[in-house]
Amino acid sequence: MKILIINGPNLNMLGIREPDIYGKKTYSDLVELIESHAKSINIDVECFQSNHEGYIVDKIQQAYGNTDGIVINPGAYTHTSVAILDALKSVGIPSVEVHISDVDSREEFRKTSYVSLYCFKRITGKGFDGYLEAINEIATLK
Ligand code: CA2
Repeated sequence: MKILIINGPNLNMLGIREPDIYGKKTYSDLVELIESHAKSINIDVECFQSNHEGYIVDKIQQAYGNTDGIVINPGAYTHTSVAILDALKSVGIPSVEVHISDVDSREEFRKTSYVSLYCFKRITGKGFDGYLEAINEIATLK
């Protein structure tokens, strides 16, 4: 089974500022954690991060036919991007939405999520562990 992990804008800056919201660990720490968990349950993962909406759309389209699941934290594009929602719909790959912070208890604008209209599950406020839970959810679809 192959799972694609997509992280959107500014997630490459994790650990640099706002540790009270996003923790002290870096994006590299996140990738290491995900890869080690995936290995332990015998799943192939690819981690992808981009600050650009179109590159995220391209990556989702490229997953068509070769990927069993997508774990996506679209960052700020969560709250704005119909293009990412449509890309997920176009490939039809089972997907889980993840947010490190508890988006629903923050600013009003963070409560809107376009990708949630497609994803079969939404995990928020569990820090990096949310990604592992999302991988496990997809693994149960085998
Ligand atoms: O909680 C999440 O995972 C978010 O998707 C993170 C996004 C934010 O725009 C979403 O509303 C919720 C932000 C990504 C990281 O932004 C940083 C900001 C300051 C320092 C480091 C990272």
